[in-house]
Amino acid sequence: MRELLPYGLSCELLTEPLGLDEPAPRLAWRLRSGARGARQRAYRVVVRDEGGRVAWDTGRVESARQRAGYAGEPLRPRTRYTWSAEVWDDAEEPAGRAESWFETGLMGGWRASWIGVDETVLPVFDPPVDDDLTANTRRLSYCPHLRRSFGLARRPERARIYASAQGVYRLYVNGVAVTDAELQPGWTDYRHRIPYHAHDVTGLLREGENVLAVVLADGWWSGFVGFDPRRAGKLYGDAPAFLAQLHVDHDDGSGEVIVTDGAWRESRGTLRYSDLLMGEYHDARERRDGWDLPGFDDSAWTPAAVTGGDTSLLTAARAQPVRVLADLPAERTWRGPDGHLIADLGQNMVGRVRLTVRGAARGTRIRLRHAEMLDQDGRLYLANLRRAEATDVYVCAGEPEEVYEPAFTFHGFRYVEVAGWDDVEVTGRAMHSDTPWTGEFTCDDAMVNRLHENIRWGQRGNFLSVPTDCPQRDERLGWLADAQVFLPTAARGADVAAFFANWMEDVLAGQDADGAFPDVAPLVCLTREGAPAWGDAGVIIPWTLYRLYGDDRVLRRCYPAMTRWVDHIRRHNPDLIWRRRTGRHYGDWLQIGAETPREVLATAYFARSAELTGRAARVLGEHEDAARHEELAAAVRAAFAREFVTEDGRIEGDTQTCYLLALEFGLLPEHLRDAAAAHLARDVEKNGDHLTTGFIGVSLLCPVLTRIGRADLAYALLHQEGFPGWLFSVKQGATTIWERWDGWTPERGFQSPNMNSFNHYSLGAVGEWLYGGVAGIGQEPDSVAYEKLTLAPRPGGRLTRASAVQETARGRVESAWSVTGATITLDVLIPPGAEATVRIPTSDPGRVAESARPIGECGHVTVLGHAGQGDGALVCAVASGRYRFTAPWAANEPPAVTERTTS
Ligand code: RAM
Repeated sequence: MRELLPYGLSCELLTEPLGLDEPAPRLAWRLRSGARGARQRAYRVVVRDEGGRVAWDTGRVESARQRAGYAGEPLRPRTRYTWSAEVWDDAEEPAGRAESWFETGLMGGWRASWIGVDETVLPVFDPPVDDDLTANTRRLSYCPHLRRSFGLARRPERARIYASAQGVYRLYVNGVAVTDAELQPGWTDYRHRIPYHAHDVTGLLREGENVLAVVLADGWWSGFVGFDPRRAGKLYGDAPAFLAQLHVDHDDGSGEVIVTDGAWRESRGTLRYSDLLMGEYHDARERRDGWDLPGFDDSAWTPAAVTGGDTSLLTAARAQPVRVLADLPAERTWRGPDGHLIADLGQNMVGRVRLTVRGAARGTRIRLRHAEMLDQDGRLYLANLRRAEATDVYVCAGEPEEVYEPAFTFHGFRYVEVAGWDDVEVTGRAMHSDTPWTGEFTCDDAMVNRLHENIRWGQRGNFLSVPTDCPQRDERLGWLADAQVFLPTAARGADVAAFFANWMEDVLAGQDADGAFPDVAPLVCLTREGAPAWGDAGVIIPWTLYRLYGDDRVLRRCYPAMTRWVDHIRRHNPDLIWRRRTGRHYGDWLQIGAETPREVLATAYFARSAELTGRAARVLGEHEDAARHEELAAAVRAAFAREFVTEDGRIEGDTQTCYLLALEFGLLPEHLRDAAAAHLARDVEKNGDHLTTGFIGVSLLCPVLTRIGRADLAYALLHQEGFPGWLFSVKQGATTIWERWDGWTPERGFQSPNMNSFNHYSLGAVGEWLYGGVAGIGQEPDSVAYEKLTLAPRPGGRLTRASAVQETARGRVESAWSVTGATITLDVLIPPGAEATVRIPTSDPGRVAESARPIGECGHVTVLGHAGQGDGALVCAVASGRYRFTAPWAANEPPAVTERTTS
């Protein structure tokens, strides 16, 4: 059947975004087809406004591109546009069409003011006399409850509320939450921009009295952030504030606007304080039923204070919000050594608890504490949380059954201790940025599958508004190196384009006047210039996003900053060895049993950043700049070789990471590459198939070993259950990736509590190789957005089958292989328009078949040649579609299937 269907339509990297301020949004679509060889020859995009008038029509464009940047009539604010993507293949008639919509936001039309509490007349916060209030929590703001009642003559045809906070908010219309998003507006560098969200509240308004109600808390704005012992107030502001503008439109064209202003009323409520790190205190006795509904008497409330009128920093949100995305009922509950209940959720997760309380008397105080691990006595292990108290307190109203869920905090935990009442039920509510899942990997080794799951949970837990290093202690910062080493893995499993494009704005905002990117973004706590491999993320991430998603908008946006970063390094290091201005130089952070020289690592990254900036310049048509950076990159490579590489291909330091960086970044003269590769392999073998890498080397290990023809060693590292290695933690029962290889060992117990997170994604960067190496989904070096796909599955280790699925920007890719007896079967799916080079592993290229016919008879496959000998591969060019290849396979016969341990 001939068909070619656009699907997965996106606008500004999001699905049907509500409230865009971008004047020229990017529109994109994926393609699928049931037919082999399908490809898009032409497309047409039509955008219409609400009245059905055409705002933009590209006409038929002869192109295989699957995206278009809006270039029609100027978009109007607060308008719903529908758009369609129509595509053609070889035939005259269009082959398929799909529709979607986007809606513009206020585009600057603000009339609202910031409102909150006048601190000079702040109601006295009378801390209850109890032990739950610590020195930290005593310093927190109380959480204002704000309300505004207004009348409507009739139900509106359409209503939108545009809202933001300096802090975090929950907004209700007539008692109903306007969104299921959490911790809005999320974290950005508030000194540069404050996101606002649009909410469709049409169905929530009624004729007569209506009420807008808000609960507000410090969040990242004025609460504790990072390891700063002061509240963030010192950075952004002292107390939270809220801002909103409700537009009510009637069918006759008339409308009304309700804004935050001095007409709002304010009071305290059940929430006494709430903080991201410390936790919150909820006193259900303070509940005033109906405060968020019409008919409530708020005469005893005070007028809200108008705290500011500056709306210049408000920008429409541009990434998916945080949501609760999984519920984890307690797997087991028991009484701990201190007599309190302990619940085990079975999974180290990030979010909060839903606590159901039965039969507790009014005033019963229940304290929830959270931990990732238990100590040897079976108590919560809290030391690694450092100053984050992660403690929630609930004071019961005294009803037969009460349900409590904290509103504005999150913790990283697997275990919950419930003190104060026993008849409770505990459910973990996992939350994270709602980046759509787009990939799956599975194989027949339970431990490797668990590793993959752990990597995913690390991503869930640490993609919370910004990419963070850890979710539990007083840190949770957007560390740049962690983000750049993990991005390729993250992008396999999920569509993180909008998430990272959004965060890059904070990275740009953190660049200093000298051109140095920061170590963390949003920039807090740390003041020095970014370290090698940390600051370089400012170059690597935009480039990686471009390669993976094919969108040059982020690259263009970041490009000037990228060049400033490279200039900054060069200016301070005229001999091209990066020794000066290295910030807090972390080296190969948390490496184990090896010491990669800092200058080697730094200079390698200098070469890399110069090279990538040069490549970006070429893409963007900045050819002079490109030449300048290419020359610089070549000169740094030469300096690297001169300074650090001996004539027998040995690199100063002689560590795995030294060789990995040099091989991956192409820093070696051609004649020394094989020798360096041999040194790398020797080091792995010498260490008994153990790795020694830290955050920086870890992502390169398996890919580089595979590329130098030592996939056997990559598999040996993958399967290594001893210490150190990925499966070591899995064997200890880990359900997330640990920060350190030795976070806990049977011999030494816990590592130093000063820095020992059990939920850090960096060391999980091996995930990329599961998709790219084991299942074999990749792209040619010069390909963008998987246009020139490579499918090179690599049987090895103790696996007899593996498969991966990936929704790329172009369409769905699948690669699955299995070895049965002396036959290997390879199932692949190639999206329309992508040309794939498929390497079919086989011991006999002459006997490869496709769907049971000799491969030579398969119309859409061209045999290109043979690679390797013995268990080599037949290399073919394959057009889009679904294929099943079978081939003789001798090498792994029969793969070792013993010792399939599950933890
Ligand atoms: C620690 C964290 C983080 C890392 C920095 C250098 O705070 O482990 O992940 O990037 O150090």
